[in-house]
Amino acid sequence: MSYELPQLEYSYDAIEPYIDTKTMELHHSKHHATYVSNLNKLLAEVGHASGESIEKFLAWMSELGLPDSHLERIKFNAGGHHNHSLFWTVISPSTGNNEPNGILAEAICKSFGTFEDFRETFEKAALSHLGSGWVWLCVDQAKKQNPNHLFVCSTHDHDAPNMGTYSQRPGTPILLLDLWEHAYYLKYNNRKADYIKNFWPIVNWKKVAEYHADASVNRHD
Ligand code: MN3
Repeated sequence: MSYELPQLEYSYDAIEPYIDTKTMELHHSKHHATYVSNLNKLLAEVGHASGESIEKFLAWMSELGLPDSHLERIKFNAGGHHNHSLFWTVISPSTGNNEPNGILAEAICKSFGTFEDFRETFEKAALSHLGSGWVWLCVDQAKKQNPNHLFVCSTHDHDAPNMGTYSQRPGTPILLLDLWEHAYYLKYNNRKADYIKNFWPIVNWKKVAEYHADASVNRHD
């Protein structure tokens, strides 16, 4: 069984003007699609065909005994597929006033101070990240006794906080932003700060709250 490019729940032009139509189209139908086909090809070459979810694959990748000849490329393309699949679900067409509420809002305030403080922390991590990568909001897996603890981090290339022993700081991601130039360059050119600021109107907080609830329920694993 091979991995598939997920369909988006909105059209390529639905995220305008924050992310332009052309960028959405190229990003999903070309960039993401290439990670999926590369991953399937590499896994076929090493004879791995168990067909688990991409989350499970990432979590157990380091235990699979993948050959050195393929490991880095599999890690890169598996991360690329996983991160983009998650990213498409945490954005949605803008609905105006856009902030988290309920348990998630409480958890954000407990971990960062205020929602504004969280936004500042996230933007700072995104802006100070050098080169290609991702910025994340995660539930801290090192502090399972405190399910309200959230942290912000950035990763290089397509590394993810839920890559098992490959993670520098393990966490369950609930929100992420693509920091690769392919994610914003057509519209924003070198204005990365504007791209990051324009993330807030399109965050799908309802979905983020679901991910947060799932990560918290699993805290007694
Ligand atoms: Mn991308």
